Amino acid sequence: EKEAGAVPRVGVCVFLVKGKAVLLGRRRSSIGHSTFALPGGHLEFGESFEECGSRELKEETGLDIAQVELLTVTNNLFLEEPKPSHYVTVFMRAVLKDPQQVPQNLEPHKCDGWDWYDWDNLPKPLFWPLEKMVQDGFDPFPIG
Ligand code: 8DG
Ligand code: MG
Ligand code: MG
Repeated sequence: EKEAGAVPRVGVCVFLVKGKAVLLGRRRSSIGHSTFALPGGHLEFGESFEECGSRELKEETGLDIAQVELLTVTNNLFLEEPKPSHYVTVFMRAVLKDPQQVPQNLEPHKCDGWDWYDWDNLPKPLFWPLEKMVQDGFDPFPIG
């Protein structure tokens, strides 16, 4: 069912990689509530994907990231939600600028907290756009 006036939006999220681990947090937002997701948010007018990824990481975790690069894009329909939405989600990869820096939970109304999870031992349940990528065999790590 189409919502009158609804439009697709652009989400940008980041596989922040550290060794074989990625940074995830359990969502408190209505879409994907209680599921583990990547840090990220909405692309703002005039932003590059890299700028958006860096800004969202800073806002949500306090972390400064480097080597921000585009990995892939997926099309995600959330039609079962109270407010049906459609996201074109851009997935970036990055590393910590300072490997010693520790994530902070700067938006506790949106996330239960950030932690590093081994790619081979991911928490459950994952936010379904991420779960779908994992099931499809997607690998966010650089080769070699
Ligand atoms: P903002 O006000 O900070 O811009 O937004 P936000 O509250 O941080 O937005 P978000 O929900 O965290 O991210 C925007 C959308 O991106 C989200 O509603 C759906 C889409 N999205 C995915 N997968 C993921 C993911 O793994 N993490 C995040 N954060 N968003 C994702 O499709
Ligand atoms: Mg955000
Ligand atoms: Mg967010």
